[in-house]
Amino acid sequence: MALLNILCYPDPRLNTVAKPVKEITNHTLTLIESMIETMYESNGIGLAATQVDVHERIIVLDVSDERDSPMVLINPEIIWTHSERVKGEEGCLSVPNTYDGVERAIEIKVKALDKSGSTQEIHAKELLAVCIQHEMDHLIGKVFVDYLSPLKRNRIKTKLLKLQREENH
Ligand code: K1U
Ligand code: ZN
Repeated sequence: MALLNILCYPDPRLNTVAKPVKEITNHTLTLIESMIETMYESNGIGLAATQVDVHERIIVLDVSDERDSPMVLINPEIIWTHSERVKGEEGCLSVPNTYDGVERAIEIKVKALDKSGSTQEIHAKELLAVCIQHEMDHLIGKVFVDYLSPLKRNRIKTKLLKLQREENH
């Protein structure tokens, strides 16, 4: 297992649309283990393969208080969405030290493959529902700041580019 490098906004690779996983190989399983390790090490509650520059439809999540219940969703598809939406504060490991409100469906049902290739159906509410929607957005090249106003987004972009320039000097 290895810690993976997380792409930082506004890296254009974060806008890549991921491809479905055709076959779960040993390479896929190693990537998943490294993604879980990277998510825990970064104190995140989720991570999409896009964020580690792998453009395949894989996400990992753990919203448990104990941080001992990792979930793996391969080729996730939302099959039902509650009509009610709620605005909640979101963060992102690819957008460091930035939090803002995003409106999401309060409840969703998702179909996905697990690590062994079996189909699982998840009825997600509250933080899990928000986190799955956030991670699935990554798989279509969308970052939560894309929901904010152009003014806020540009301020975030400028702040992070300045930070990245400083870190590279
Ligand atoms: O995608 C990511 O970078 C992971 C992201 C997931 C997420 C957090 C909050 C709302 C929706 C999705 C994070 O884990 S950010 C860091 C974090 O642990 C966190 C931030 C705010 C609320 C709860 C957790
Ligand atoms: Zn994110």
